[in-house]
Amino acid sequence: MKQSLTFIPTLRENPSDADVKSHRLLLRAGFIRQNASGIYSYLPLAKRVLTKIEQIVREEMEAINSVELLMPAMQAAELWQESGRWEAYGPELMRLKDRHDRDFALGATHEEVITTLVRDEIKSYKKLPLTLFQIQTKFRDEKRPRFGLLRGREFIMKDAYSFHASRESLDATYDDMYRAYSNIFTRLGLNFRAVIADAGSIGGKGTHEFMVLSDIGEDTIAYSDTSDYAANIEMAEVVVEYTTPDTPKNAIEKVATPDQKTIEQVSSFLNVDASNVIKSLVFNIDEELVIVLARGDHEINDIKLKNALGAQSVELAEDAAIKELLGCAPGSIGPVKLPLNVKVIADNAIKSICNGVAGANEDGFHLVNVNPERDFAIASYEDIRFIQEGDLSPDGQGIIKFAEGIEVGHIFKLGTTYSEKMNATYLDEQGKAKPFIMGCYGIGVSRILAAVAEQFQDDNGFIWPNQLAPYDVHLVSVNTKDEAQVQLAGELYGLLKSYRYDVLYDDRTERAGVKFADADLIGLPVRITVGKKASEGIVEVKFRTTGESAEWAKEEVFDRLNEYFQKN
Ligand code: 9G3
Repeated sequence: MKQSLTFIPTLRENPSDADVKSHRLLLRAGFIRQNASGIYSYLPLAKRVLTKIEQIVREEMEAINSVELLMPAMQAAELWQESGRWEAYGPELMRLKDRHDRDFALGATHEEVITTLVRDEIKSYKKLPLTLFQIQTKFRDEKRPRFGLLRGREFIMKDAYSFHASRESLDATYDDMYRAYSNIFTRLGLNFRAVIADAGSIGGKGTHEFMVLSDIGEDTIAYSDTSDYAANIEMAEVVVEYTTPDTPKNAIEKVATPDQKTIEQVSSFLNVDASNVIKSLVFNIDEELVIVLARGDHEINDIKLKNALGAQSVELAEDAAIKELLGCAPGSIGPVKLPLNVKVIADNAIKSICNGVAGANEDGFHLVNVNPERDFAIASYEDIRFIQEGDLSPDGQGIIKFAEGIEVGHIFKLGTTYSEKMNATYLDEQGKAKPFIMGCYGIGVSRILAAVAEQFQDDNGFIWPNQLAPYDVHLVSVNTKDEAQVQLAGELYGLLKSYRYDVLYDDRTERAGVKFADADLIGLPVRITVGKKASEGIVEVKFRTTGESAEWAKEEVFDRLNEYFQKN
């Protein structure tokens, strides 16, 4: 493609409103433009990269017999009412009305649509398993869109859905997807980890997220420094064994701790290590106020709390509710002498407390020499704290380290959550109606574009991996007034295209410096410059990945180019 004819609006300066390097560069190199907050146009170069990403996804989906279809983005509200999600989702679900004033949602995901489609068409177990996927625009009205394509309100997702007559069949497809995802992210050249994850709002058991390691990632991954254990920190379990010290238990005392509210204040005021302070929080768990305890040096993980108790909703109680229940402010809560039938749930680490400190349920006072079991009852010990760096890895190998990650994929064993709600059944061998057992599997395609942009760049611009680059070769003619240069560049352009290389030919009448700066920004794998030595049939070649350059005679361009693309 001749650059004088295409549309690549590069910028001389870094745009001010981009706060991560991939967003900055995608704007500067003329790949994307914002249309509204969280809504973007993919300009020609970005569109070409998207197409290559999608092609890799398609190949790996088809390799595991997942068949592509395309579902509507406009979804009748009735579908979401059937699944109960029309009410469950708030402003994040984009809603609209048609000309007849009927309610619709813009598709945030497609469980409802696909389940209805399969319910109406698949009647017999003989047709199972069936795995369908699409690559389509999704709409989610994020409260805080940010980081360009990384968190948008309109984005491209590959979403797949599988239907099974047995759990084993779902497990087999889930494993196929797990491997297919690993192949996809490996082929994309991304530095990723598959991590154990929480199923979140979608429900179901067993899910993995695929995270690209990046310091701007919004998710924290807990991984072992010696094994392949990795989990979203929301899920990472703590396997540290806690025992109660056998030191003598002193008598409990109430001490004045004026204005000492936080764990740090109390532990320094009473000269007690935070690990011997009992942190007490009041949670509203399925409409019941529960006291939840953790050691002062740990944090409560509300996702683990919710999963451990099998609760529907878990949230911190309001100060007013705490005041009404205990007669004190949040900084003075403690587990001793609670009103009758207020339940106490404790993290396992509370077992290690001996003669500890706790709030007195009276502002301005704390209790010392508090001992679990002796001074207060515990309904149950649970693993409900966030894992910390240095903790033992749950698989018993190595210790835990943290890394930030960008979630680019998420696979779920849904079970019959949707098929039961939507009465989607098939007839089994005995002719009995059974709900489909389902799985669903997502990949953030436009988010991958940003994750690749984040991982493959240097100070001068992008360094696209060969398999994703918008074009293979950047052909640059330095001086469009020099007959020999124009002649040779034109000849090479025709030759390279005949060799079926994707060529971006910078035939613009711009100064050489502008052309080279743009070439560095755009970051194609090989740049062939036709300059001073054109009259000798010599061109300069520069490789974007290594920065190496060489001089080739025009006769050897084809072989040397083949050699490069075969080797890399
Ligand atoms: C909504 C809105 C946001 C959502 C959802 C629904 C996330 C929603 C979870 C999933 C689960 C899987 C198929 C592909 C892989 C992910 N955010 N989820 O269901 F209405 Cl506004 O999307 N779906």
